[in-house]
Amino acid sequence: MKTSPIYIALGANLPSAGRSPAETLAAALAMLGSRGIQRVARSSDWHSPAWPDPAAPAYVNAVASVETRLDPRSLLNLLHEVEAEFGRTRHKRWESRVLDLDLLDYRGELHRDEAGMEVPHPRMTGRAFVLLPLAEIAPRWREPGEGRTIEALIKGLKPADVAATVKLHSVAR
Ligand code: PH2
Ligand code: MG
Ligand code: MG
Repeated sequence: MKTSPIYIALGANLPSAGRSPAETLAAALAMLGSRGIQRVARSSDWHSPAWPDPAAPAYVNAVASVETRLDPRSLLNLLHEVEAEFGRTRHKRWESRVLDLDLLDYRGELHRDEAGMEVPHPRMTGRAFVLLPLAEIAPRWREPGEGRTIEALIKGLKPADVAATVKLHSVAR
């Protein structure tokens, strides 16, 4: 039986070691590759105002589908390790960051653990900066569990958020 993909969201709104946010996302995917996480597809880079504080630097976001034998917790730990390699620090919620790697969806499964992992990512379904790049590489994606389509979720977004989330340039897959 064909297994469903694993989807990761990437985001950055601060430079890291002289790299622009877009360069950081590309370098993070390369580092994940070197750690055995194979990239299957990736979206374009998308630009959007920082949420919830539009006065913070704008974000570059992308979504990738990946293949790995790691379980969700081990994969999430690896994502956090790679964030740390790029200099990510954590002080307060929603703060500007050099790199954010979120585990959006692990094969359509529901996972929770005591250390705070929630998969699918609980806030992904209301975010234009996640849904628009995801729709590029997974136009038939459905929300695990409840099963709303990505099309329905995008229709439910605020039109102003959709309009403010723009494709930067296409990236070779
Ligand atoms: N990530 C956040 C908070 N706000 N805003 C945008 N535009 N893009 C993000 O990836 C983002 C955000 C927390 O992870
Ligand atoms: Mg995030
Ligand atoms: Mg995160």
